Amino acid sequence: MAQETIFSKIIRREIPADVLYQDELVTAFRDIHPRAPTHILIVPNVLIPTANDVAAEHEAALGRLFTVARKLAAEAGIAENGYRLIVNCNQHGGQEVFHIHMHLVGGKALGPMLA
Ligand code: IU
Repeated sequence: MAQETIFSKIIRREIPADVLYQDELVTAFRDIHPRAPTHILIVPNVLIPTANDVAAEHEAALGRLFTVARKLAAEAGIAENGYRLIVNCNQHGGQEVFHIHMHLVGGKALGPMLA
């Protein structure tokens, strides 16, 4: 059984976060250390630690990450100019919180991906 992170507490509303969206599959909230004018994390409600733990049973929740990202990007007014969706995995990917999450980052030109 994977170890819960602070994200599970945010999902259950046990600790405060700026939650922008929640449904039966995913929760979206603002990153506490925003790297751009818009920086939102979209997470499955179920604990999947990393991209290495993804299984077929997660496809609905992981697909929902994209439809919610699209909706939140439109609401933030960044859809037309564009934005970046990022999922980090483990040490080389720079993952810090081991509850898989999609970063929605935008509101400025982000430059080359690996800069
Ligand atoms: P990473 O992909 O695991 O590196 O991203 C983790 C992000 O979670 C990082 O941008 C943190 O600022 C963010 N975060 C948060 O928004 N709220 C928290 O309580 C914690 C981390 I801990």
